[in-house]
Amino acid sequence: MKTAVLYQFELCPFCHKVKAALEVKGIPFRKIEVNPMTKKELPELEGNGRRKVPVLEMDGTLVADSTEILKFLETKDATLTLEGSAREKSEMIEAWVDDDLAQLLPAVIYGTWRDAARAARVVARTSNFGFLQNAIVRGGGSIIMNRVAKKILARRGGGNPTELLATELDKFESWLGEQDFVCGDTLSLGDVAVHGCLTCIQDFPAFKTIMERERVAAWFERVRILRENARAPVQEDAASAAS
Ligand SMILES: N[C@@H](CCC(=O)N[C@@H](CS)C(=O)NCC(=O)O)C(=O)O
Repeated sequence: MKTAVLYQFELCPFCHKVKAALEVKGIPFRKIEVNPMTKKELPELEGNGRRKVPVLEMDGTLVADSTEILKFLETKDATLTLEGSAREKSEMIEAWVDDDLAQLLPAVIYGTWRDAARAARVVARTSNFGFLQNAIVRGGGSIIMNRVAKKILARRGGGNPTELLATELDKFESWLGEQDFVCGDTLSLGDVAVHGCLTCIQDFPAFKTIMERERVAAWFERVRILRENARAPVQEDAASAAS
């Protein structure tokens, strides 16, 4: 199988959702970190008006939007394809990830200045940018990220991001119940979407709080092992490949 290319931001929950799907499907991929200020690495693509990540390039096709990418991947590899009510539940959970969970995470991880600075450091550390761009992303990134987080929160009617996240996670726990995965015994795209999204904040204190929920922590580990076992050998980043 040819190596896919994922254009991403390191701290974008939608990009992590795509990475989780690529891993459980065993599709080899390399990442290209997009500079959030210039987005010059991002290929031109019809219908991606605001030029957002993730964008996936695979077998000569460019696809934008995490949900569209997951649909596209289903045509390449049927792993995770469910039918009937299980499929409906999985799709409902994926939509919840897109509309609620992924929207809330920036407010949680960029909400305080300290977290915003930590986030900017993570992005700069994992980037393929040159020295100057790296410094700009580190310095300007935390200001922008903090502003973005406040905007998202205001759009959702305000409130305490940590408490809002707890309410969302209560929903996830009720969908999971006592099952191994959200749709029962089998891993679904719903699990993959949530797992990817949460992986995005692994380096932040909020992740520790989430993992205090025992059933969520056990589920997270179960999915992590499946991802690890199925993952195609690690591909070089574009940056290291070029150097
Ligand atoms: N619905 C899209 C959302 C993608 C999205 O909002 N990406 C953000 C990063 S997390 C982005 O690229 N923002 C840049 C911008 O809006 O200029 C998806 O599921 O992929």
